Amino acid sequence: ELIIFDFCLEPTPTMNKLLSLIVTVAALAAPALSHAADPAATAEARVAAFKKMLRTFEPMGTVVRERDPYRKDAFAEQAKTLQMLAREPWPLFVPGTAVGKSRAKPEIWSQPDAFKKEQQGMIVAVDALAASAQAGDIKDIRAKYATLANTCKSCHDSFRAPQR
Ligand code: ASC
Repeated sequence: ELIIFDFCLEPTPTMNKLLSLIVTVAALAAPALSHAADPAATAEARVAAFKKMLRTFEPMGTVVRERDPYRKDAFAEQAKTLQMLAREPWPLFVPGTAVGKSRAKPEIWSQPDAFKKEQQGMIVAVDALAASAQAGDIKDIRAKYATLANTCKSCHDSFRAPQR
């Protein structure tokens, strides 16, 4: 007992390291665990992340199609926002979350390499659009926007189920 008390009052550097490791691992694991524990909330968050992305992507499309004037700085800012938003849905494809409004096909989880390739293609395309928007050549922007839209379609063709 004395030994135990001694141990409690005088944490050694090794114990402190161990404790901080445990806290770190728990903090990192918590979001993944909560998604696993609540598939409906995860699916909802994922659908919302795609919708948020569209709320930037669509007005950019209006400019690209010349329905709205092209303004370099505003467009570059939207592209930057899109770059950030484009990274949000992917960690939310947690196994067991094809529920509710989700149109996620089982192939997302049975063909993870092919699904990962689609994600990477999309990220490359959104980064290229942002770089182009920074440069400000509308003809190039138009091409990069089309390439990005094609990555949406490509992934949907393989991995998104028809509307239910
Ligand atoms: C969009 C949207 C998609 C893609 C795709 C492009 O605006 O919602 O899924 O572009 O239609 O082919």
